[in-house]
Amino acid sequence: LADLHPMRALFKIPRNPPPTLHQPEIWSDQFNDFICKCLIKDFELRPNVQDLLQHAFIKQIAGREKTLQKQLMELIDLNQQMGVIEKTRYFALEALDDVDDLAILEVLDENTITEQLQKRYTKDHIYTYVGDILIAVNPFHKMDLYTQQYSKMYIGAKRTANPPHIFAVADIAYQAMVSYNADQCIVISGESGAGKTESAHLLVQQLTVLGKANNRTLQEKILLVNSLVEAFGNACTVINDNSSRFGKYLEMKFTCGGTVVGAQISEYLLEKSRVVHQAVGERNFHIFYYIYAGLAERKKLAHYKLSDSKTPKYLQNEHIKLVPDIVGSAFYKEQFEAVEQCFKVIGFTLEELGSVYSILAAILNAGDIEFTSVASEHQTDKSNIINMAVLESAASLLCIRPDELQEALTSHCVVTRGETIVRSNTVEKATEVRDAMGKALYGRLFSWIVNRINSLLRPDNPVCLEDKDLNIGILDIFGFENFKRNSFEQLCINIANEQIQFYFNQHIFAWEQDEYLNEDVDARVIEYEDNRPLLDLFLQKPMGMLALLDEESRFPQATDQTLVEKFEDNLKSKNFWRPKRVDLGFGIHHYAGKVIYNAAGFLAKNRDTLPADIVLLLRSSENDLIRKLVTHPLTKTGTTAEYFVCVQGDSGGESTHHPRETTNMRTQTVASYFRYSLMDLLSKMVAGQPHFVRCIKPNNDRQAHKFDREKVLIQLRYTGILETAKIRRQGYSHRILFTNFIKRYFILAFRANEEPAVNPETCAAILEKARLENWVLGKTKVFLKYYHVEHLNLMIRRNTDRIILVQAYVRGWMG
Ligand code: AD9
Ligand code: MG
Repeated sequence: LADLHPMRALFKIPRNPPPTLHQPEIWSDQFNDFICKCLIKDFELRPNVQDLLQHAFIKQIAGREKTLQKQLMELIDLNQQMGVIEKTRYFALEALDDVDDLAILEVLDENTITEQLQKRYTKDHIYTYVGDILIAVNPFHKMDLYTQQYSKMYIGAKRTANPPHIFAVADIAYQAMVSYNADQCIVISGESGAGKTESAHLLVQQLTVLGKANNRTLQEKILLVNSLVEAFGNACTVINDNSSRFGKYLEMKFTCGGTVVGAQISEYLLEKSRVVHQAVGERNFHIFYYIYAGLAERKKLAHYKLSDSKTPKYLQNEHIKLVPDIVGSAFYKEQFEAVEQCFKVIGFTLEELGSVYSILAAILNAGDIEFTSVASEHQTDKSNIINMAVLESAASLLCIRPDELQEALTSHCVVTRGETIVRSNTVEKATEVRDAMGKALYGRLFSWIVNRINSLLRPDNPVCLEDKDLNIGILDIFGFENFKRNSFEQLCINIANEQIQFYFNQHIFAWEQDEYLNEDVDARVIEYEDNRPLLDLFLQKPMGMLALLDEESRFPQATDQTLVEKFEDNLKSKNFWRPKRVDLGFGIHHYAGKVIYNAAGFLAKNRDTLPADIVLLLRSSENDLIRKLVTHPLTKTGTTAEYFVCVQGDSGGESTHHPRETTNMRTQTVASYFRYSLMDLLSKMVAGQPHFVRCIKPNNDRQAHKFDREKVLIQLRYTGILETAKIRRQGYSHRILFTNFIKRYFILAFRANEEPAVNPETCAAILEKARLENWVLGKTKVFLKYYHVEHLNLMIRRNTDRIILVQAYVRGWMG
């Protein structure tokens, strides 16, 4: 008994148990009786529950302490299903020192929640629920939690049967998809380095197990998709060694029966500027280092015109010396082999691979082209190329003529009064064009890879009877960013996060309350931070920030200075201000905190022009892939041309068309494409039932076992977890239309051949028959807590099992 100290506190077992308890032969009876009294006294349990409790309790003291918590949880769950007050669960969990589900805490303030998370974190319990939302605190060390054994444990299990886990989220989404024939969407959020990408991988891993792909190759391919796109889209930053520099929405496709049949990936806002420039302490995209090391290993550097002694400018960095850092890195070589393997397994051809390497090498070579200023008769600031050999290398890799590349870099055509005039480029301008080419080639190569993956992983045939497949989408989008210097990229990233937060708020708070009101169900109104004014500030037309930016980008004379002034004149919001003493600076008070942006380069970044001369030149390439990259507008496969307003009201959600199909590629700004992508993403998300995973970063030093309370508290605040906990506790996470409810569960209270009327009375009959309490009937829907649904599903499963058994029996009997 001394080992059972948490139980002692819970059931008020005295420190020195009655002497008879030490005698094993009479142990069980005595103990039984004793516990029984304790239980009755403390919890006023019903007699039938007592029996069950006693029985299970006796069984478990024979077991090891390790299983204690799990079994107790089951008992408690049993209680709940039997309608015993939630208090039991609360006390029991308190007694066990930490809480699996914050939504059941009696006291719900910031301190309690942080304390609970910390307590759990110190025991390496990194996952915690808030109702049906999962909080994942980054452990910053390898955990033993993702083995096959764990994977199995979470398949089809009741949520309360196991500790919280990312696999449980995969299972819940999967079961919901199969049960209700409905698309699902898992939204992972959190700041940079909080663990979103890792979580996304784990979800895919578990979903492929659940989807039991018929052919192993498909399963393997899907598992490799993430690794492949991350080699191209991730990079080492000061915050995270494997930071995602693009947003990713991976949809796994299933048949109605739940077999995985394909996948599709959408990418958002790749940070192309990283190709040509990286901040102090950061690196270029992983793939550049991988191919450098890999090609060196294969003695193929020369073939791709790469030097083994001189670092390409685009990879130069205070910490990197090409030899031996990159070429000598065993890690990079391994990664190269792994990436090549991914390409091959997914189905890229060798020819395509060769082209990909050539384009990457061409980008690095082109980055080394240098210019010098020469005086000419008419113009004083002409530019010349210093290192023709490098230019020739780049041209040969791009399969274009070197003299034409030289011309496209150092001059440009202007059409004045119907006449085409060739003008020289200054050194500055030529450098700009060179970098624009590198960024454009990389960005389009990345989109092409994503599109190619999509066509290789698209399900072959209509997979469902209704001619449609089912989806589980996983959103892993860059977290909120606030650096010392914040530019256009941070603005876009933070707007995306603002929109996702709005969706979360809508889902958790507003929709919840609206539904209660519509259904005449009583719910206390809960205050929450509505970030709608911020979305208006960014996305409204014609006076929102992005619209103003686009307008200014159309004026050739505009400068970043006139842009900020335009913002200041037109944006009337308390969330926008101009800080004094910061040139080109403006501040935004985001839902997640205040950020000062620097508008330098905003217009150029937004216009993102690739000069027409370069486009025409690349279209003349003898390499099919290169031509393809600049010829066809890259439409996202699988996106719908029409979509609907995805947020309530008009904020940011204007219905729009597919801009890439109708807009000239060169005139479409980054802001307008971004806005389109965001709407496209949301239209996909709102079509499915959402599940949320909130990643939390416990410290800034990437250290294991270090929990910085202040840091966690801030994240809890801005992710709305506190309010979530409150509403989850009071609220009903499941609302099912009477018709659907009756269709699914009538068998629990009626005969199979009966057709009960669709009305509240029938629903009540089913719920009473299942001996559930605390549910509510609205005007058209049944309002249930998550454990009600679990219980109902369990009963259905038992029923089905029985039917299957009887059928098998009858078949056997009939021979
Ligand atoms: V960013 O916004 O893309 O910069 P993420 O994606 O939120 O960021 P990521 O998943 O890359 O963060 O996690 C950062 C690092 O934390 C990983 O490289 C791991 O070293 C570490 N991590 C995260 N989750 C886990 C985990 N479940 N187990 C072990 C983890 N380590
Ligand atoms: Mg990431």
